Amino acid sequence: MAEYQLYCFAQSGNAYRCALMLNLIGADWEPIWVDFFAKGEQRSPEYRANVNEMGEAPVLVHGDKKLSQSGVILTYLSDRSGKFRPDGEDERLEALRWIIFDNQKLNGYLGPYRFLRNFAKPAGDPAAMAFLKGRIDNSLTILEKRLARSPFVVGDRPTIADISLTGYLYYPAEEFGFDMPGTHPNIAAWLTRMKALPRWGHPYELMPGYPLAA
Ligand SMILES: N[C@@H](CCC(=O)N[C@@H](CS)C(=O)NCC(=O)O)C(=O)O
Repeated sequence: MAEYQLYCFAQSGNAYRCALMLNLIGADWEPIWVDFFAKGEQRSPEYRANVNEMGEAPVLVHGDKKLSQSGVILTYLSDRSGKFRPDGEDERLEALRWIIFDNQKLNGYLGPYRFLRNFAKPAGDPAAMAFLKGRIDNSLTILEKRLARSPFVVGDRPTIADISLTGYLYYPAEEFGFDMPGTHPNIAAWLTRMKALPRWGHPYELMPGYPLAA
């Protein structure tokens, strides 16, 4: 058995953050597939009782520890490995600030938007989609401006804040119906820098369940 297990599925940008981190730090890890689409496994009583009371993926298992919330998992892995770890109190708080912004306002809206557009039946109500799109555009503008100041979110080197923020940004533009890197040059250059890191992998390669069974 690998040292780390990650409950995840290929379409989850929330889980991708953790899969990417595990790969980038060269951890010995294996995915445990969560059947989100056909079974809604993450909401089952068994999953809530044995894996995560919050009914969500990702969950990281490491020995006796079972951690959920990607921001917590990223923090744990960076503390343990010393990699992508923000340095000192100011950087730590700054990274946390961007991780919370990301979870709530960038990938926190991109995930539901993509789900309602691609996977939900019926698809999302147009008014709800327009609301989410407005929030996404606003958050992308904030990130775009930030990345004009420094090559990575917290400074000159990548940290867990960058890994968190890439959550949904490598999925194909067709899944969103808009091209985020195409319209945000600083974000595009940053995504290229992140992609150049050793052991970087695409979400559809790192996690099981793609393509979805018909
Ligand atoms: N803030 C959480 C979000 C986790 C999350 O929402 N995961 C989705 C999958 S992408 C999920 O499991 N949702 C459960 C559901 O909606 O039933 C994190 O970053 O880990």
